[in-house]
Amino acid sequence: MKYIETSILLTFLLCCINSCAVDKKKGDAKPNILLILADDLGYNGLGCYGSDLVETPNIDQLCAHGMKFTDGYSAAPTCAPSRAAIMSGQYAPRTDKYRVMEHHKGKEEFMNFLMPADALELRLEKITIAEALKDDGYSTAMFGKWHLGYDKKNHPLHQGFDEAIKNTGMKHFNSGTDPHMDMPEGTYISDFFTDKGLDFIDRKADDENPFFLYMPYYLIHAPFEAKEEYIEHFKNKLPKDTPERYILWCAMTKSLDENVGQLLSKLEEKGITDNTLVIFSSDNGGVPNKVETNDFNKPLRLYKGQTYEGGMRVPYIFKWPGIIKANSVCHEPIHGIDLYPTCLDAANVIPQKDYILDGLSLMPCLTSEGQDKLDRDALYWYYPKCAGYNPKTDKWRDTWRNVIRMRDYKLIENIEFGTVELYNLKEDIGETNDLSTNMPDKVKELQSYLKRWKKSIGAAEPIPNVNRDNSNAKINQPM
Ligand SMILES: [Ca+2]
Repeated sequence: MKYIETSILLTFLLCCINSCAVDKKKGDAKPNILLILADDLGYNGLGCYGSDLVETPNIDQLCAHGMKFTDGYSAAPTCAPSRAAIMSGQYAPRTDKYRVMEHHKGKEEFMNFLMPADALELRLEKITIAEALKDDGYSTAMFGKWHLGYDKKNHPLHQGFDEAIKNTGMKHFNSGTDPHMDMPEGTYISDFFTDKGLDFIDRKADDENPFFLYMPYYLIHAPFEAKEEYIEHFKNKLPKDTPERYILWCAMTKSLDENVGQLLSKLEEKGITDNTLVIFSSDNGGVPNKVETNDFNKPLRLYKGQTYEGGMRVPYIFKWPGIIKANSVCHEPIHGIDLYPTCLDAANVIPQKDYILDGLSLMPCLTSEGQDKLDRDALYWYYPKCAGYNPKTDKWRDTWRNVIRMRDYKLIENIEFGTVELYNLKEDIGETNDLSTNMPDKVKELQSYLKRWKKSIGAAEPIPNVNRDNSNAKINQPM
């Protein structure tokens, strides 16, 4: 009898301990959140994602202490729409952020269909991830590339950040200076932003309230400016026939890695590593090298700006000691729209009523060693952008694409030419084998999902262009 009583008591105590552990995971201790976003860093741009060119010891260690996703996607294959989705938690048809600049839609005179207009900014009425966390008591800051509105009224200070430093307009640079940022001459810009981030952590680490720090670096976006010592280092280390651009990217990636290392060391120094969720990703795939290949995207097809995997599949790393198992891998397809609900879930913040979030919290994946699946049929991309038809070369550089990824399959709709492509990404990650002719039922199925999604979200349908200039005979030839 006594034994049974003891064992009941023990079981009861164990349950208490267990539930306490769960409470600690999902309960009162709100984590700090450090969101690091690289720019134009391809899927194969890190050691932990397989690159044998770069040196990324700090990011590799982040990966070793956390979880990496193999099937993580940016919300778009270019900067601004990708960032709009991260900040708003919404698909493009809700934000109307489709392109970086309106003229990027290409020359309308050659198009079969007209595209919806771009919002040019992230509208102020959107409740950003920073606003949602700030409302819950988080201290918020961002230092780096904003790209969601270029005038004063669209400054991140008006989108939920207590502190923010961004570039002037849409200028891109890695060396040099910017008169609006009080930046010492000769400073490498990522180092400048990192110093601001370190200072913010220094000031906020001991606060009662947690912080949300967003670090969107310019690295490794053009212009390809790197520190001389790193250029020399990679020139000496890599084979003589290595393209110059790869050497520059390696040198720039080394700076990115160093910056990440400094932020992680600061968390250690302040004793807040265990209560900080660190997220690392990139806003889109790598740009092409001059010969139109990119080893930083290997083994994926093409590059930034394209809806093939090379434009959109990017690294995603999450670290939160005690919650996310070290060295774990998740194969669940995820998307830029998922970061917002993930951060809110981690922080136990309920999204504002009536504000629509299109993504899902990744916490089920993050807390199950990557085993749990998300309750979602498919991921979508709506990308009305077109570099246009070029009469000089008689070629299209790009056309409007919509995309669905459902389990192993991906379907790309080419609006301009009314064609589709279908790939089985599990068997064909390089998208070399178009299955659309052989699998008409699968095409039909995915197209019906895509159609339903577009309708549900109010995505603009293509408008036939009655003013199209048909004078060039080859205009209907696909790329
Ligand atoms: Ca980018």
